[in-house]
Amino acid sequence: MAEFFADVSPIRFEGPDTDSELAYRVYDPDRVVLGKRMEDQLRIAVCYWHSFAWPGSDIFGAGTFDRPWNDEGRDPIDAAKQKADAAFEFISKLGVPYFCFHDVDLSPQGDTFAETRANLEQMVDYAADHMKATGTKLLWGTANVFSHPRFAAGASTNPDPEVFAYAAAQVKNAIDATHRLGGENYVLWGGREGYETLLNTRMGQESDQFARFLHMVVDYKKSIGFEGTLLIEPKPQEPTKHQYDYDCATVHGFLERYDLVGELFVNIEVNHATLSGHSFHHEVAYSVDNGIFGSIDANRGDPQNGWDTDQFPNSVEEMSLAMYEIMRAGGFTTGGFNFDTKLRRQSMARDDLFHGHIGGIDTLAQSLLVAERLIEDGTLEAARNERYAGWSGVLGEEIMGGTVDLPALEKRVTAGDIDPEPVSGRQEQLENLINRTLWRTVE
Ligand code: XUL
Ligand code: CO
Repeated sequence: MAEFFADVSPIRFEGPDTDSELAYRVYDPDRVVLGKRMEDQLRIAVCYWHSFAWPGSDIFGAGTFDRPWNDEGRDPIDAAKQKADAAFEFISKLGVPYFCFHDVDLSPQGDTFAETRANLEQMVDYAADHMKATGTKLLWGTANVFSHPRFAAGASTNPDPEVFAYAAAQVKNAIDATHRLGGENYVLWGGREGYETLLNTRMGQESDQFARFLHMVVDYKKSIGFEGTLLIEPKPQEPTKHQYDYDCATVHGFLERYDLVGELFVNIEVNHATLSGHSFHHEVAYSVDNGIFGSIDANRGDPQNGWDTDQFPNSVEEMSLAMYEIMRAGGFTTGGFNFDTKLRRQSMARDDLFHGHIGGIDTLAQSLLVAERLIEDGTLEAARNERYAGWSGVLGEEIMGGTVDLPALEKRVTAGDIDPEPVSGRQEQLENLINRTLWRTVE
């Protein structure tokens, strides 16, 4: 099989002093951090769609990338196989353990649904052979129920139940493919599950449909013995003007409302967090604190514009704060860091894909070291513990235990037994601690 990335040798850890651009300076898979190998803490995945299916097009211009499997007139299965060959060559040279895919990334659409399904089955077998040969594992699979015109008005939230049924059929097959490839999670991103205008939309009805769909997914997962975690990926808008899975808190409320807590968790994407007006740190902290954290789509936005630019992560500060929340809670279970990242349209050399991933992976590795240092130092946790110490005292326990009511508290305040003094939140001091740790964590 001809190599697609013939000029690139497998990427190795060479340490911070290496002169090589195609080497890891920090990501050392075997280094033990917080009790686990770095590779097992970070659980890094390459995404099939941006890295291999997307041609480098934007809404104003055609594809710029050298991706011969996208050329006109190719036999679709041959092209899909060449794409898979290049993808698995890339993943194994990069030396990361996982990949993620949508059904349509892996295999071409046929003229009928039955043909599309047969194509998927054939390409899943092909991917399985590559996975075996390279030792690559599947972090998650998903279905693209947002690109085809039939989904323009939504998939499960479509006003037409036939579209719901079509999406259900497609998702069922994508879950089967994920199960067959040993996927550790299955993701649902609702790119069209929202509205363009309220003038034609029944939000309550669409919500009920979406919940019904998710219950069907949960039931199916259980019926086939798929043990992977189901994940919802929040995003506030784009492509639709408003998406129902707006952010982690909105998804959490939805799960509570429809009795789905414990069945679905969140896949948090950095650039989706910032699009929703939050920080990535906020979204991770919210989901960890509320028991819905699942996995991460690692990338970054551009603060100069307000859309989903999906750039490679390069801010150790941004990543470290989120990494701290993930690691202090014990790290990933089935989740990991999927590189839902796109090269810039001008990055058309074959090795650009390596440079993007190497920088992003070193950023994650460095952030993990910062998180380790913050956890081992313990100052941040101690400051939080001290701030909430009153809640472990008598008054705190009475309030939370429900043994006092408003009149009882009013009586004590009136008697002068309760007279709180404001306490410093120590924000600047804690910010300095973070900076000191970022500056010191170099080796
Ligand atoms: C879109 C996005 C998707 C999901 C999977 O913004 O992030 O690629 O990750 O459908
Ligand atoms: Co994503």
